[in-house]
Amino acid sequence: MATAETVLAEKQDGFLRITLNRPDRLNAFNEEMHLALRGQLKVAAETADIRAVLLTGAGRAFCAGQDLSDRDMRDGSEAPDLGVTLETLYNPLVRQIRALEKPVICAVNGVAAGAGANIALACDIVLAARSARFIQAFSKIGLVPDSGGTWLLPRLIGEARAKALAMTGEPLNADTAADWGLIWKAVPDEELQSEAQSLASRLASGATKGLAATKKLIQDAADQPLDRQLDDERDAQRLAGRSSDYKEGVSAFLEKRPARFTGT
Ligand code: LHQ
Repeated sequence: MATAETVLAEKQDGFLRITLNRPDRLNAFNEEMHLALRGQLKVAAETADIRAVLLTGAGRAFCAGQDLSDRDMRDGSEAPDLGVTLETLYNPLVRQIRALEKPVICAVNGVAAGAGANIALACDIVLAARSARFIQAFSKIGLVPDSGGTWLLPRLIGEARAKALAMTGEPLNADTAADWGLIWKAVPDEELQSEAQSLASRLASGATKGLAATKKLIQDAADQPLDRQLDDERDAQRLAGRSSDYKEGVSAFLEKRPARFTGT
């Protein structure tokens, strides 16, 4: 089955671990991998006892972006309409990650290039192995950063760094990415998977509704003034205050015991 080949998915300890699995192509995206990944994100969205997602790559890379062997025009064939590719494959994927009402952790296990870098950055919390590199490879093949890159980069690291990374295509190492605030943290290679797993497991046992509302509020903040944000926080807090997890969180605090959140 397509899913079993290009994307591996395994339910673990309350979260879904999704592994991009085309290691001989550095997990570059073809259509099949796109659809398989989106299928697994849909499973995560629709399964109540999956309360977080961990996305990573098989082999030595996280993802090298679009599979360029699918785009070979050396035989004189007509240029593909990349707008259609974005509209039908990359944009829905980024929207799906951002809209998923559960935390999405990305464990960048090696190079993340082109759309592969920006899909990683679209996730909620990004950990990277120290040896990983982030490459806005688009300029090297005459393209513009996509998959949300031109929106995410300036917001995360500012216009000066965003433009330089995008225009030069220079690799950024994981430590610098963390220092600049592009990602959450860089960890020793051998600790990446265990650290990402324990974070995913911790978030999966958290107050899922509150985490989902936090994700949405922070994302929405990029597009609106403080006044509107204050109103949205009021509305979200009203809902969070009616959740079972709020009641449990306060009870656990008062009883000096760990909270047992159910995600409801
Ligand atoms: C690959 C790829 C790859 C195929 C490594 N494709 N085989 C969106 C909409 C529509 C179309 C266009 O694009 C987009 C968005 C994009 O993502 S555009 C950007 C596409 N990605 C790139 O330009 C990155 C291309 N790859 C590289 O620059 C290097 O491979 C990096 C820096 C990622 C890794 O370098 P190395 O560690 O030196 O590995 P390598 O280059 O030797 O790659 C290993 C193999 O993987 C090799 O195959 P081979 O058969 O020789 O072992 C590569 O051809 C293959 N590979 N990326 N994107």
